[in-house]
Amino acid sequence: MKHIIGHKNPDTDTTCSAIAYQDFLEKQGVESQAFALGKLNKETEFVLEKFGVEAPEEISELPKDTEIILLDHNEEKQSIDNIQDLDIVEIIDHHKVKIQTDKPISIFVKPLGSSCSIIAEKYFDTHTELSREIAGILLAGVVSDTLFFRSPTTTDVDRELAEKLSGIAGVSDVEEFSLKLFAAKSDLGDISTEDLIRLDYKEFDFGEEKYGIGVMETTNVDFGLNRKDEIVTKLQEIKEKDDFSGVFFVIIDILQEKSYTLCSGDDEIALFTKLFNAEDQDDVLFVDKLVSRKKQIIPVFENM
Ligand SMILES: [Mn+2]
Repeated sequence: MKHIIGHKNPDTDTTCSAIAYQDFLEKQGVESQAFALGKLNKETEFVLEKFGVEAPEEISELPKDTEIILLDHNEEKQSIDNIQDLDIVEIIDHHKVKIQTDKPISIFVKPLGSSCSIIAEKYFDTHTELSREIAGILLAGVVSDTLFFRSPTTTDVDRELAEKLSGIAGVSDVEEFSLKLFAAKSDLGDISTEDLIRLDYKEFDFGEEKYGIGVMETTNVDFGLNRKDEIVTKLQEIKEKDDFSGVFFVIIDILQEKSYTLCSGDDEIALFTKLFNAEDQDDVLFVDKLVSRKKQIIPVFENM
């Protein structure tokens, strides 16, 4: 049996693409099961409940030599803890590829706005039957990862697929649906500062240096900005504990398409300000139209 796993700090795209790929493979007669590496966020819970789809089992490790399929990621640091002991047989992703394998495997990477777009294409290309429920969660992944087509990662293919999916899912007003998703995502209740930073947090190697970049996509930036001091203190703690060169927390206003970044120290403030031509508003680094970690932030760090 193939184990399909999304990335750590699971979001709607990684979770829904893994669930849908399980359904797709089963329809091809391949036994598989989707898993989540951590607790689901409120947006994903909302989506699964809306379409009546069961949440994947949460795991942190699998038995040695288990066959795994990586969905929506390919970097070891973002994957299952004991990945070194497991047998990666396939990767489906829409991020830059940074992996070395010890044997040939299936790698399917496309520059689309979401991994759910890639899975949706697989259904349509192979004329595989797509249920209302699976179309609904795939639509949610496309809308969530592209910030309702606002992110620069969005392609025309994503828009076309979303249109087809919305028809099958019975979602007549996709914009209204997106606002419900983003409201659910923005409802963070009494979350701790560390959990807030780690909600959508990824670690990267840029040359010899290690960085952590957390992102908060929200319709309520004040929720983050009001906790600026606690967040900065926690970023400093994470930087020290993990021995990183810097840790950043990017608060993204989904609707206004603006971002506000908090940093783990003065050097990081100077670096981020220089790299992104940010406006330093009392150590909150404002950048208009900066909304995508994948397409706008990571490439700039890669080339610094
Ligand atoms: Mn994704």
